[in-house]
Amino acid sequence: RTSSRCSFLPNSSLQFGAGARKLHAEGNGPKSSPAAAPDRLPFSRVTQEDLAFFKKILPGRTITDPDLLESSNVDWLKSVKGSSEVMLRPQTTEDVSQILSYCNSRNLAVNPQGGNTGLTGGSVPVYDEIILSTALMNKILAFDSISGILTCQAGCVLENLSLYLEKRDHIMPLDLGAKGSCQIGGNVATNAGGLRLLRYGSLHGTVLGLEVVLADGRVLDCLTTLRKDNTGYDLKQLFIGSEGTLGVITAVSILCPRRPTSVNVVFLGCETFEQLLKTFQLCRGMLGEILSAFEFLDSECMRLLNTHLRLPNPISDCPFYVVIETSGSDPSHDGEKLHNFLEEAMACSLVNDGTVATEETKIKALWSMRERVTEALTHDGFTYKYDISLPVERIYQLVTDMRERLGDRAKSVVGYGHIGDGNLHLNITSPAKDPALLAAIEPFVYEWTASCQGSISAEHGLGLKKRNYIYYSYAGPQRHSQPIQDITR
Ligand code: 2HG
Ligand code: ZN
Repeated sequence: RTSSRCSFLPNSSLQFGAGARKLHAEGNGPKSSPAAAPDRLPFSRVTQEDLAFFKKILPGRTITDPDLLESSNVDWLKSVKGSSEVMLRPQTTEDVSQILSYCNSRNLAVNPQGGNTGLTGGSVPVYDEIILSTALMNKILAFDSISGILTCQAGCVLENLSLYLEKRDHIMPLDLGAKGSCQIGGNVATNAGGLRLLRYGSLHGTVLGLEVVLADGRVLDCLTTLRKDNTGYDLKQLFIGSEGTLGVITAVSILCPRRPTSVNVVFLGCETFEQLLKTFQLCRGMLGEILSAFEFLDSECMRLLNTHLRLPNPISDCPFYVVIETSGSDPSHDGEKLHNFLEEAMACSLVNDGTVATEETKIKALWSMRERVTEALTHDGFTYKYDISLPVERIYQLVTDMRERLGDRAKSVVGYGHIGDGNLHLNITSPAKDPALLAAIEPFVYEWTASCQGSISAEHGLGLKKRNYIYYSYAGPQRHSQPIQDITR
């Protein structure tokens, strides 16, 4: 294979899907404004000769059957739909390299696709881009149980990696509600955050190496497994969160923690958001190094879990709920710390009610109260999704302001997310797509976020739906009312 080891980026014109996106109406229509979509760029159309080439290099893995293509043309939320007529299923890096080299020479647009679980419309084609599916690139290449470093192909499903590692006394440093379908390559390409970021940090820290195929087919081999490497620029970082715009990630090496031998999950109820924040503060102080997650949901989320998924509230009704997880290596030490924390939280009247789980089935049941909110929302109606980073003390004010602003124009306005990471998931539903409601939400939500120097996309990426709003978070002159001072003078 042609390998330009971490040396330079391609000078070819990029042909990935994000540059050629447009919405196609489906069902009750696209969820984001058609204004979000650029026109189709002047890419070539796939010809019979192109198909013959693909069939030659990928026999049995060049899919043109419309029934098989249907699910890959539509995103998980069923909100955006493309019209691709061909999906390629490479198995090796060499396959990907050949595909991209050919598409580059023929000026054909390509849409890389992993598990297609994205929430911003970035994983599906908009026009007729060729879908490059990583689903068959699902081999684990190496695991070093001394260092905890796993190397695998990009199409490995996150949950399969977790199961593989658990048998070897390790865990993945990331965990998401979509773990059953999402793939590690897509996780890295979108810089997915998830439920363990508080403890293990973002993929910018845990990913040690990447192999990437650039738009012209050259292979960029940065698949190192070193924890320390100061021999030059850290090029792989550019691809983490690049959403397929710079290349296709084909393999990943990632640092995996030891599997904790003691895990506790606590589900608590708080009367106010201020009390929830104080609980977080207390928790950081008293649980310290064993704290592995601090998540929240509001009473509206609980209502949707009850109504749509028949999940009963494990404690008494409260305005806010918290899921706290501890992970450590000594059950009695962890249990004692947790006990002291809960006593203090109760004594200070920070929490109204709570339940603790140490046994796996109950731990899973408590986690599902947080993990299944997204699923419950899909049953509530047409969902407008916002994934915002804010200073943690401002997080819930946005939900309250939005609720007040929308009144009964919205069916539900819910807030949940990753308190420990300052990441709010604000979701608004209505019985059907509602342009007037959308106009009341946007750009208000983005302006509100910008006024707090927040980010309009914390962990879901820009995809198609948020691409036009990037400047609300861009730390350049457009967001600053005053010119930036030159501090070198
Ligand atoms: C979560 O934290 C996911 O549950 C999905 O990031 C959030 O659906 C959403 O808005
Ligand atoms: Zn999230």
